[in-house]
Amino acid sequence: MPSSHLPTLGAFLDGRVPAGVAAIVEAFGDASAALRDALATAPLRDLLGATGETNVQEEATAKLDQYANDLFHRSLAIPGVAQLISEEDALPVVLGGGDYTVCFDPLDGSSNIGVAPVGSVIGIYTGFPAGPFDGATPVTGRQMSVAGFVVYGLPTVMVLATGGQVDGFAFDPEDRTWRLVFPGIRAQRAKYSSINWMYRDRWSPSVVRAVDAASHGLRGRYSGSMVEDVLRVLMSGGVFLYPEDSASPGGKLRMLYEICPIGLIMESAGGAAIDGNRAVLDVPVTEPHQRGPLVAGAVEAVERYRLAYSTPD
Ligand code: FDP
Repeated sequence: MPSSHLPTLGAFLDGRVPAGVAAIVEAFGDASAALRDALATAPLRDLLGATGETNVQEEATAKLDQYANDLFHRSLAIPGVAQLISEEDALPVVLGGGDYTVCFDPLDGSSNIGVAPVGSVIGIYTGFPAGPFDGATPVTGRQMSVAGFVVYGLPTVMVLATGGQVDGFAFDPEDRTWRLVFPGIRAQRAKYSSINWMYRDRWSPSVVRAVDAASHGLRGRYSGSMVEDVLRVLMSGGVFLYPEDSASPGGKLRMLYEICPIGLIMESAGGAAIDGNRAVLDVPVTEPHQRGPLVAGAVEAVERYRLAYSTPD
């Protein structure tokens, strides 16, 4: 059965967000569609393996990290975009005098390349000071108008937070369009706990207590690809956790293009996202690649975490 009866991404965005934002989301959709093709044929086109270089985060750069970063830069450099902040770039790239700062992780879950689904994340911000973001004036995730992510699975799914609601789109390779298939996604009751349990020895007593409280009675699922785990939390219910630990005392995930977009998506879906105490969307960000802890999902599980985390030892 053809998908033509389902609203396209363009039709969905029309009138719901400003035209400039719609153009950025559509550009993100186009780049994601092209990345999907590259991922599907990567072993055939010599796109697996590492480049031999390391990125600003001191992580080995996979060929697909670089490929994806180039793709998103080419696609997102459009009128209205003032600067691009990518996980893969040391510094923000200033484009012009537009209203929007677009932060993105072109390929999330790099350890899964070639073996399991990976994804891409985007946050579209307004109100950044002019020039490359240097943190002199802190920003927060509340400045995002739209946040989204794509999971390159079967199907390839895009989740978007726009105007206080969350919707899911699937990519139709037949006519190369994104179509609305999951309208009005709500963060459901907690079912799964997604956390890397192998790090238990690295957690402080308050994190151990809080993780156990949040996860009590839930089933475990962890892929090593944040967006895949967050998609499961949204579609089936649960909580995703990446707390601070002794290896990453300030947390591992990055604020502008990982934590905040997931924060806006969770809050818009009726869930919650905190760093332990605070909503992640209220945390001041002063560096392009600032890190933080993240606990995101069903309110009941996130609140259990917050309570146990703040209980004195
Ligand atoms: P990756 O480093 O492979 O890109 O963004 C960071 C991230 O993946 C998340 O997607 C994922 O949830 C997490 O790190 C996995 O980290 P661990 O291997 O430390 O569990």
